[in-house]
Amino acid sequence: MFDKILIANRGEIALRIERACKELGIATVAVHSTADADAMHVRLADESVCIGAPPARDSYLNIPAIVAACEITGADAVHPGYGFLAENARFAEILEEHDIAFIGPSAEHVALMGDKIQGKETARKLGIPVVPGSGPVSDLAKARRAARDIGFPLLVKAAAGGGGRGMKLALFENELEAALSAARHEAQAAFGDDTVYLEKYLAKPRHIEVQVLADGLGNAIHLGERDCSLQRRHQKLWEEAPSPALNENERVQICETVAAAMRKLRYRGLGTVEFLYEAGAFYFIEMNTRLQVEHTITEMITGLDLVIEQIRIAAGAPLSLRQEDIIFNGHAIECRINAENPHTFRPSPGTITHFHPPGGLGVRVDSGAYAGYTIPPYYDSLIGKLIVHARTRNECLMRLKRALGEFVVDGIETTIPLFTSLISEPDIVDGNYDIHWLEDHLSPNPTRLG
Ligand code: MV4
Repeated sequence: MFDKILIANRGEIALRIERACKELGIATVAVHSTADADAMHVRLADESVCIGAPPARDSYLNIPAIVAACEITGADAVHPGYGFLAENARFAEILEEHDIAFIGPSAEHVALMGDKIQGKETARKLGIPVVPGSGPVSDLAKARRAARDIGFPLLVKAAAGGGGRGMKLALFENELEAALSAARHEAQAAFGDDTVYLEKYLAKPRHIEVQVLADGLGNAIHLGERDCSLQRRHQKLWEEAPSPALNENERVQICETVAAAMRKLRYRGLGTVEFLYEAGAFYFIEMNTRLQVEHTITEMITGLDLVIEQIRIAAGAPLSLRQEDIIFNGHAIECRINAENPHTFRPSPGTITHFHPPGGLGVRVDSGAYAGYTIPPYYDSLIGKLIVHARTRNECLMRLKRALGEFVVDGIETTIPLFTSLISEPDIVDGNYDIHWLEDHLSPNPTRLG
């Protein structure tokens, strides 16, 4: 097992990882920018190292500074959290070259799934159902030929993309040229790679993702699925597990397909396989090779600590759990508490004057916020996550309403009022929503949710 883990992240996820390390008896090193000297993740770590200026490229993305911090403190492993360097294959390689363990999959699997064309082709060969589409299309003639098989409407997507950047819709053949050119320009600007591919457009899908855990020795299990359809501009706001849209047959089938594929791939670590789900069918879109923000709802319904499992696997331990050991219990919902105006979503950095998180049975708050803390303007606006767990979805909604009512965050604006409105929407109560629901109900009708 590791003696000391450096956490190459900030905010609630750095705290989350520190908690897992503490329970395992592993010492922790926090790194921080000059803007984060007062942050809770620094206070709760055993040691801390300032690694640079506020902009992330100077600190949380500064690989030489992070490697130097490992060497100064004698850390033998790095947990990257999510975002920042979590899916940077070069970072994983560099750590390996310095004899520091990367708490994540192999650099090869990170790179494979980082390329969305290769990731999809890999998934298809492993028996996972994928969205009908093309390989790389380098020019209009190739795109036209591929489009004839796929049909319209279709999406042009960036191979280096994910999260929706560099994605363009072509409703008809006459929009293909413009979509191709726009997607390639956006991809080049955003990722320095203009490789794009085509996919049949699914109009009203849900976003359902399967959590997997594997040890690189050919053992892999699934931890069920999450429904992450409620999002705005590719920022998830509400996630729940299990998905209210699936029946037990569909759930077991897709989850077992994914686990079998991860065994064949000899995948190691925690992973999330993302699907669009429409009209009873699943379509793979991409795989994430990191711990995700919404891992907490899976923890609530399985009783497992996913960060502890990640650390054990990175230290070379085989999976200690078989699929039959995983018992799914009840329902969980996560609400992302962002420092944002709940109507416009404009960031609202500043000083928190009062902070009173809710508590009680089935309520969990993962947050680095405290009264007197000043949220810096340099990073994403997630300041905490409210996670509720109960035996049924209905009880979970009642508990969520109660917890939101207790939650006090003064001095800044937050997304809490948005969730208070959401829980009285009939479609939300009924679990009747797709990936467009939130945006459809926000902008045009400000008297209801906006
Ligand atoms: C799609 C799609 C419809 N059809 N692919 C957006 C982010 C990226 N991860 C994949 N995305 C989508 N891919 C096909 N073939 C619609 C989306 C999409 C979306 C997906 C998941 C969650 C929210 C979304 C919001 C808008 C579009």
